[in-house]
Amino acid sequence: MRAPLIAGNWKMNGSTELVEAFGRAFSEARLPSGVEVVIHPPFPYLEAARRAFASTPLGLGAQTLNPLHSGARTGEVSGAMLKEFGVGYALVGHSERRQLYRESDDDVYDRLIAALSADIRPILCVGETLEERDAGRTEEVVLRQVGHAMARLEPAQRTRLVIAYEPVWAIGTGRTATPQQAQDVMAAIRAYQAGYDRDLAARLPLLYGGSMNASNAAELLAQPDIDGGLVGGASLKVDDFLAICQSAG
Ligand code: G2H
Repeated sequence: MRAPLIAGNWKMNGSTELVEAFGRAFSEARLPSGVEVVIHPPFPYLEAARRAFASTPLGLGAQTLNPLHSGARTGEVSGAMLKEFGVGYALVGHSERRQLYRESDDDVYDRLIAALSADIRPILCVGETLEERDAGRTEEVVLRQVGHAMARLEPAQRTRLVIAYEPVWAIGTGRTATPQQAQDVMAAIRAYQAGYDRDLAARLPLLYGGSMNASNAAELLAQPDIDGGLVGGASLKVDDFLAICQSAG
């Protein structure tokens, strides 16, 4: 019922050469049917990626966007601009944005609305820190982040949302949540959504993120409430990323 989605978040990494290597590898690759794959490269590579991925199943995503359509915001990029480059998804609220650039739940919500307004599907990233997990506050923190956005969205907007659960302590650390830890939080998110709309909750795509790699992806993706992955480090290696995509079928 929910098609698997694998999103590669290159963060501030990559090169034109890497874009081309992905284009070549994925033009020949056979992906399991129904699996959707998206790459989120840094902004300067979007046009090269659009060209290199044209004859592949790879879609394009952005790593963030500004809430405004245009204006005096030096260094920023709007949803309308991203849409011109064929961007179909945008990450909002990634923990690196929340922590390093001090994006609050309100900032995240504004970006989410900006994505929806530009007809880009937002991937809302949520997750707890190690301190919060150790204090037994995982669900409280994650559901606050989800709820802050959900409460103000129109029903039609909720159908466009994707949620990525990324425990902050698992990001780029090589420490992955166990499949059961990830499943428990995913189930809590889905149950929370069911409070708004049961059908929608059943259709809501939930991704796991945090040191997902070619070795642990299959077990994570086999969990009943995990519909895909948001992959950082392992999305920079063509073979590893391809193996993750293949294990999503
Ligand atoms: C989490 C993830 C992708 P990594 O940030 O967003 O990164 O897989 O390197 O932990």
